[in-house]
Amino acid sequence: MYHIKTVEGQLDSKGLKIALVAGRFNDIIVDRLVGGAVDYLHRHGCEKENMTLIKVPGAFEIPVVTKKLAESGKYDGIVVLGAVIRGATPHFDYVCNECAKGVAQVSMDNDLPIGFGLLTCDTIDQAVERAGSKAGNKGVEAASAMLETVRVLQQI
Ligand code: INI
Repeated sequence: MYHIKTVEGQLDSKGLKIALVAGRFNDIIVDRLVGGAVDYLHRHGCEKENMTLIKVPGAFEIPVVTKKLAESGKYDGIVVLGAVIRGATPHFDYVCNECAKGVAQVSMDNDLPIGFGLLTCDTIDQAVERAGSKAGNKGVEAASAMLETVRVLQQI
């Protein structure tokens, strides 16, 4: 359409080594995000033995574990998955902000694509809608975004 050289990432995960970091908090939701991400990556070519799932207590712990994985140099990409649901106190904001900030920093510091599949919802219904029902599956979207970014970085 624009008639210029355009770089796009192919959604082909064959041969890639991928780590997935998932919070146990709200695991009824997070398990659906993990399932969606693993299924997506497998259907796009990633062998199951090339995927490693690391479980952590909650979203707050995701950045430090993601940092160690990124620094290990063993992975072509990482997908982080979690669900933070607002309660009666400001705790929600601290957990969401620290997770987002930490993961973004790890990505930049290590030149590593990290799919950000953290649900930040006001209600459990909103989380259910985004974990494989009405509003799709944000785990799938995070895996797809990570994959596309890996393939873009390989070309530029
Ligand atoms: N962690 C989550 O992943 N989701 C939440 O909704 C949540 N809430 O609501 O508290 C949550 N808190 C735990 C936090 O991530 C840490 O595990 C905890 O503070 C211990 O460090």
